[in-house]
Amino acid sequence: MSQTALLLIDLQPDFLPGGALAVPDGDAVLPLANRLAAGFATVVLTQDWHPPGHRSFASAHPGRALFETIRMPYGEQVLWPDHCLQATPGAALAPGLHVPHASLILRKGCNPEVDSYSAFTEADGTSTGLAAWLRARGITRVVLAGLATDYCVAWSALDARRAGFATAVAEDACRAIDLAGSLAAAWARMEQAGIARLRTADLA
Ligand code: VGL
Ligand code: ZN
Repeated sequence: MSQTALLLIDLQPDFLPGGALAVPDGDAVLPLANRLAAGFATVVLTQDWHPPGHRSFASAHPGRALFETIRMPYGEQVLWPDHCLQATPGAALAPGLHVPHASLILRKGCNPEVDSYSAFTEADGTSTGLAAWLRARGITRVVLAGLATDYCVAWSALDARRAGFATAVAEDACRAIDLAGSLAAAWARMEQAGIARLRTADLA
């Protein structure tokens, strides 16, 4: 699997039970992520990493409700609780994540005006450089796992596919937020895009 990289998405305390934007059962993916990572030479970790007052926060839009969708210059934006504030404990890598050989930690969502569910492309189209980083290492295929299936995992997987990587999602090593059918919609888009839906047992 030397031409395949594992992308572990947003395994951070704020997305785990008790966190600011807790994904139900999110901690269940940590042992699977650790086990999967042991089988890959190239592992990328991502961190959602927002400055205070980030435009994806409902708190930055007085009068708007949590989880409401609004129109931003770059498209639709769900308004989230404040989460993953840069250099806070909730934004750290999850203490239960053990991937010492991960060679890239990519922080995203740093632009105060623009969200970035995807590890490849910010919501306004700005590249993070991840596709080039992977290509420079001879990577042709990526496997994704982490949080949340229907937001950061799905958007990253769709962009990986768009960038030309063979792409698979290890579904049992992901958990979803599932707002108003977002999980089913995300899988429909991923399957339409030719993204494989695997289980960790198929890989590790
Ligand atoms: C995420 C919502 C807001 C995610 C990040 O990691 O899926 N979701 N920021
Ligand atoms: Zn975020």
